[in-house]
Amino acid sequence: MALCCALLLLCSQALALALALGRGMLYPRESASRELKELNGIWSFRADFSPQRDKGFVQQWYRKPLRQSGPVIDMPVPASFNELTQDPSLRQYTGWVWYEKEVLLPRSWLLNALNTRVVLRVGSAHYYSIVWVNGVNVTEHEGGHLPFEADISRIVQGSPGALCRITIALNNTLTPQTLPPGSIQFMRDESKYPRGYFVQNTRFDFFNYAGIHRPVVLYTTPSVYIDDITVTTAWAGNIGVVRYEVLVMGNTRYSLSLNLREKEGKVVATGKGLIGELKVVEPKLWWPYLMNENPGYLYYLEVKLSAQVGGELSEDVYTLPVGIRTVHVTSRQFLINGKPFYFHGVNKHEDADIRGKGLDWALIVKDFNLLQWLGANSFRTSHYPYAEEIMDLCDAYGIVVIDECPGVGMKDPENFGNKSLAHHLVVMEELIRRDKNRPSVVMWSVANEPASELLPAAYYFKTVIAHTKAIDPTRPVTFVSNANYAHDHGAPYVDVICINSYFSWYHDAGHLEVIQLQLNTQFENWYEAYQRPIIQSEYGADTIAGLHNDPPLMFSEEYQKAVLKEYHSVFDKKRKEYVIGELIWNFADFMTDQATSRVLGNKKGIFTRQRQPKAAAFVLRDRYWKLANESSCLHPTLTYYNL
Ligand code: BDP
Repeated sequence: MALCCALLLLCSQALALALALGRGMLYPRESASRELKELNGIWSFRADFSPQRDKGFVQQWYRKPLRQSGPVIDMPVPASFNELTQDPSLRQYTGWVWYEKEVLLPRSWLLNALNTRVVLRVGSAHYYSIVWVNGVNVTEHEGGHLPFEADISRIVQGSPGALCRITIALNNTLTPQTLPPGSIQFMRDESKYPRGYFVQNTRFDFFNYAGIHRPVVLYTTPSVYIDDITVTTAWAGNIGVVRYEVLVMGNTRYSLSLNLREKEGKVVATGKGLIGELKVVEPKLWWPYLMNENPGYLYYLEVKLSAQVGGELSEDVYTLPVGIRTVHVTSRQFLINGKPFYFHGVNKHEDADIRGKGLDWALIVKDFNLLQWLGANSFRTSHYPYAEEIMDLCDAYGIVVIDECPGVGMKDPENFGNKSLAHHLVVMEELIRRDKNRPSVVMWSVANEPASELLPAAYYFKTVIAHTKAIDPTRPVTFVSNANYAHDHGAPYVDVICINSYFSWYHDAGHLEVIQLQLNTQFENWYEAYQRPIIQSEYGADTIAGLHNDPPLMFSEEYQKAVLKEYHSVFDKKRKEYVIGELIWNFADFMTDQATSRVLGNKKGIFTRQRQPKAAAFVLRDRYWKLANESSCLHPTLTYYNL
């Protein structure tokens, strides 16, 4: 009976997820029916320094090769453009930049036009993109951090030769209505600033890197194709259930068959049709890292579509990794597969020297190795969605993710108007469309430290959170607050309270002795007001690696350790009650705007920007492994020292 109810609920949940989103955004994967061409490497690039930043449009730079309309420089993709040259004006640039890549397409992509779709997909570009192929506008997209794509079959298959010229105009300007928001300030006092001088202001604490940050690919599908797959999972007793819903485009006459394979390839369940459920006997559940000997267990859902195209059989195959797990929130606990889960993890940034926010495999692997070394079981994608490639590894390693949208720096009343709200809803849709099937994602965060004490924040967050829940009824929703508990107009709508605080840092600077009292008061106030579980979603202290002072003084390694220890002693009391997690700010030092309080960036990392540990990293490592061993079946010393 219990399983029956769980299944009924699952059906409606998968349906809600699939219906609300309409179209899919599957990660491009090669298969028997799909080919893929990566366009990473050197692109041609030009920043438009004209006063209105409009020369590229006036002169229609997209109509012919970029080198023919003026000088170009080499620009790597993926990477931020800011720190690759010695030109300070490019580092600080705001406005339109132009990227171009010429590629030759395989003849097979062009010959069988009746049954080959060619799709151009951009993993992410900051922030507003306009895309042309061979001079023809194919798509526009607002917002960084999330993928977008365009079917370019007609253009490339219709044009002579196999040359495909991709032009992307990209604008990194942030306005009160973008996410994140920002504002352009014109400085009109000509005794102080040159004519037309303007600056981009933002209210968030990371450098506004821009460029094509994630892979750009071309891929093919047959003309009748699998556009989207939605899965939700449950289990009861010894039966696991994968409920699926497939969206097919291109035709209405086709047949679908599904195989669910375990890791070694053995088929454990089969299905047919667009909607259904697969039952797995004795399922291997998806467990977080350090909660089980075999974390991040993934099954593979192979979806096969058969259709008649031009009198011939056409097949499309797509394989989706699937983790079987459940998530529930009670008034005091966060349950994964019915067991209490304590978040001991970090906040990160996509950030590194030279490449900025550009995807870098070496950095990604290093970071996951450090997370595992640290004994971290989770992170928040502060303050925007991270690359799909990173999320894939979270799924595979069992690193639990609080998936945050770019709602950061929302400090002005004009960030809560209707236009912002409408865009915020679209961003949540795009984020859920991209990450809905990921077992690692256990909660959505719709914002970080917005001015939620402002009255319009009430309607704003009520709407964003309700929309998020309507699309995805399977995951809890939160936003991260640093507002006063008594005046936070968004908090009533969240499932889990996430609080940032910097006791003995941004106030009572240097007074370590007040931390315990203030932190205790913080927790009690929030719990009394809401009776919901609480995560300390940020805490920390800026620390210059190698700077020592004992007794601890601010900015020394000793001070960072001391702050952590004061916080930890309160966490240890409160985690027996309703505190369900602690996420250090920050995993690593990162670049910010220049400011009197920032010495080449934010130094609250427990690792430097080059990923070397500060003393606090060892404090955290001891703690995280102890926490892990308290709640798991792992052999403590063995696992710890093996890493
Ligand atoms: C918090 C923000 C984070 C900052 C951090 C800090 O959420 O983005 O970097 O403070 O000031 O308020 O270090």
